[in-house]
Amino acid sequence: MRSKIVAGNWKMNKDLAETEVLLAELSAKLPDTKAEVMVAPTFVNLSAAVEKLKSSTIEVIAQNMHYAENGAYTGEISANMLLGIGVNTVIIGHSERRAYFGETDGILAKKVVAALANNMRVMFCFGEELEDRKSGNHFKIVESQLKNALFSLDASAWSKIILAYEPVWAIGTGETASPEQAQEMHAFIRKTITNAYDAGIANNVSILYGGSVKPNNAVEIFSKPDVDGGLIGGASLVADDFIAIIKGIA
Ligand code: G2H
Repeated sequence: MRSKIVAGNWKMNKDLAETEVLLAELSAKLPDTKAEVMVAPTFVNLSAAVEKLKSSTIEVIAQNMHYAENGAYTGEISANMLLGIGVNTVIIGHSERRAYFGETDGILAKKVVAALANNMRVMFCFGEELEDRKSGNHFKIVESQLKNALFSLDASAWSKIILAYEPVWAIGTGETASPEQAQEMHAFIRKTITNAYDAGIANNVSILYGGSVKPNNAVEIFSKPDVDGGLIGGASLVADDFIAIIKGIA
């Protein structure tokens, strides 16, 4: 069901002690909000985060998972292992996984299928690179990323999907897509899903924007009709900034 969501992707930041400090601050300062609030600490701190937030409405989610149930995949984590510690939502397809760890659309499609088979929610990330935007190919790229990883899914699977559009040129760069550029792409994404499935599915999926969202630009970006919240990197590492961004959800 479409809902407002603000999620913090901590990436490879915060050791255990720092994780506990940040979570305590977030819990204490969390405002009344209609947004679902999520945080994605590193794998090694997920259990501690779940424990720390057990009486909070903040959901702990994972940054990644492997598609296999178990086996000889040194260094990897399965859906089942996440579920076993109380993590029910996973980010799949972040641009850093694609760029630095060779995750192709084909691999991501397998991860999505595995997460859904385990009844997890998937936050699927995608977005074009700077050259794609400059050459006017951004719509085509986004359409192919969605098609390759998601459009073989049954319609019923979409209730478990959250989308996060993150233009790669805006990630960690301080460069943000303008609210108009975000709205234009989010509307295109809904149209693409309508064409592949139907308008009901397209209108029910939450589409987050990600890429240098900060307290000073969140309100304007979140005010756009097809933007349902944000996936926040750098600014989610500072409690007051993350809280200010959450407050940007109307
Ligand atoms: C994009 C975003 C969070 P940042 O990666 O996923 O990071 O807000 O630092 O650009």
